[in-house]
Amino acid sequence: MMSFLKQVLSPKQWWQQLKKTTDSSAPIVWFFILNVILVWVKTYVNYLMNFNLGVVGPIQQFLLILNPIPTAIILLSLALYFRGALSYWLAIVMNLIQSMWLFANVLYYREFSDFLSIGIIGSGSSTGNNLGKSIVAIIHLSDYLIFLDIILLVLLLIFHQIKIDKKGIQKRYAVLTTLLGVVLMFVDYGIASVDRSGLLTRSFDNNYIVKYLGLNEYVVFNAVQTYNQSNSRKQAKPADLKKIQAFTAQNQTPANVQYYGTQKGKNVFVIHLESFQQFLIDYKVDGQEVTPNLNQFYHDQNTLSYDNFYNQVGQGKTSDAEMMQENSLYGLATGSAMVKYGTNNTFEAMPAVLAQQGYTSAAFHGDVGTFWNRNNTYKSFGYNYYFSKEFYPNAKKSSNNVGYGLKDKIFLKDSAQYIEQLPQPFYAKLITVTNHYPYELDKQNISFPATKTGDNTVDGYVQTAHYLDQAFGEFIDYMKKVGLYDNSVFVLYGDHYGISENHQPAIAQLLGKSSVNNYDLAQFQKVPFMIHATGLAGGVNHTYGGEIDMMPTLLDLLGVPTTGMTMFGHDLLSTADSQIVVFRDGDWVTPKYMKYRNQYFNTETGETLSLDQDPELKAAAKKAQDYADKSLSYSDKIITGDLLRFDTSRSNFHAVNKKEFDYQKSAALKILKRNQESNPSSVLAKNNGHSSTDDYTTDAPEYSNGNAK
Ligand code: GP9
Ligand code: MN
Repeated sequence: MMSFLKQVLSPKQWWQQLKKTTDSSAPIVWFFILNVILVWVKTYVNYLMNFNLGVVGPIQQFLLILNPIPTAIILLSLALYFRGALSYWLAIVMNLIQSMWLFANVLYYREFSDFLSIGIIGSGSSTGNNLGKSIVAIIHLSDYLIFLDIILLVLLLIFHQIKIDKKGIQKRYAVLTTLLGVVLMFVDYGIASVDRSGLLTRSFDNNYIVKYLGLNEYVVFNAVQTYNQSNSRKQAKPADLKKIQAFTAQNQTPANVQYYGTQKGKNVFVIHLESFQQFLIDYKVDGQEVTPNLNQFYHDQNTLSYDNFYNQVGQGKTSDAEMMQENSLYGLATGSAMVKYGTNNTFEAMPAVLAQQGYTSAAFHGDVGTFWNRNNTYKSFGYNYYFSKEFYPNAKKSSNNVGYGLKDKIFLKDSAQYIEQLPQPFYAKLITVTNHYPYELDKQNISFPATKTGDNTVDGYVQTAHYLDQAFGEFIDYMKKVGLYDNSVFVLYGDHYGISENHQPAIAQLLGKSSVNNYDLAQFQKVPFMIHATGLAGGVNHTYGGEIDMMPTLLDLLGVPTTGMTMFGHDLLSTADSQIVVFRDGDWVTPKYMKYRNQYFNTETGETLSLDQDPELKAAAKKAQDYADKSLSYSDKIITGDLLRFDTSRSNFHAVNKKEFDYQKSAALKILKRNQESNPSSVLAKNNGHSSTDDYTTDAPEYSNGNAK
């Protein structure tokens, strides 16, 4: 073994053996190493040239260089277990397999900014990606270079320019080589987990898996996921759905006649306030309001504002919030439901439900389309349009971005050009992103004092929240100027906490307390929920609720019938609502009691309670816990079993046809243009084709210093 290692490590030996490989005799080891290098180099070069992996910092750079090697070693080492010509051909086949996978992904990525998945290969047409149709148009001559080395090696073998080494190597060296690949894979994974915790369990984005672990590891990851999903899907039966629908129907509450249908036919804006907590409302730093525009909106007489509204997300964070808001289904106990099930599942989501009422739907976000698998999930939800980063030319300049994407002021302003083209009525969801951990902002955009808790990741929070508030203020001004303010419903919500429970001393300081307990931490999970519409009877409402309740509340306001729909939330305006708020881990809050981190509290006073000494609490806790457990497990069953595909009971609902949607920029813009011509109800059409985007005023410095246009 030592002499083998010495040989491998000596450059002189290397050169001599490599020469042998190309001219006369070629011990299989050298042929193997040559192939590993070839696969490594071409994968890395293609990572750089053809994928947009968002590599930042030396650790990620290092992993990107390292990650093609382990699978190259493992797969090519198969050749070492054989002797003679077979081992050479096997090495070539292994090189070819990896090259074909690379080649296919280069092409797919060029068109869809995502990697091929088993689901897409298996059901390409159902996701509407029309694989194959456009391949000829997107192929570059240089893509074939991926196979150049293989062609050369094959020729050299056929014409006996490489002499076959008949001896082969001992089996144990072959095993050691395979093991070396496995060890390297774990080293890579270890470093990756330090840089990005929850990489595999939370599964944010396929780009992340490839960036950290590699293109081949991604196949394994994807295959395991697909296998688990198809298993639970296979076992599901229509009767499972019936049972769950009996539960949701029994818990459905009658709508409030005072509100039902009062907003019928209006446009709907859902504004997703990233990481925005309720405590920020009316919060002051050095006597200055952090969010004056949102505060004014909150207290407006036409705004229904909830002050006992909780986020209910799990690991899927933003994507869980979206799942609840669009479907009234919970996220999963681990990972993101949108990532795992968004592509293939059947949903009865807001965009699809509103499409039946004549609405056009569009989602807007300044991050790449693949994050949280939105590019696929939104098709399943029924979104006509998804304006992601590529639709925002200003996002090309890195200084116009912060953290996950385009800065909110630029994002909202640049969304106006698409909003004005949407046929009315429309359902538009705008997902902001600047107020995201670690709450950093460039100097020119900071116009608010940081808090002084001494916790670096906490102190910038009010600054990015202030920035988001300003961006919102500018957006609302524009709405007023173009007349959308009066014929639209504005739904605002915070998706989840911004300051995690790891920052308790800082949280205590922000709340003006000496320390915080579990009761305070539970209250800290509150996020804003506001519904504004001109003429709406508003006010601060103390009903207890959470993100799961947004959809039924909004549908009742819009007067959309919900009977038979499988929703786990309630209309918060209903007077019969039982007001049990369920957290993803099974804890819960009711107006009277709450359970948080295995402790019970009086919700109003914060007093700690003991189950054994309080029979009334005991009975209430049993009821709440039973409801929480059932809701979560039933919701999980709907998602993991894809049960809504069995929902044939609702004759007024047509299942989404994912093929109808195309989110590629050029195609989407064409469809947008065509649609607003066939239905000239957009702001632009009503304005005789004169764009209103000049009415959008912003103080974003990027426009005055020339970084944004
Ligand atoms: C990224 C953004 C952030 O696109 O939505 O997601 P989060 O980290 O908040 O879940
Ligand atoms: Mn979020």
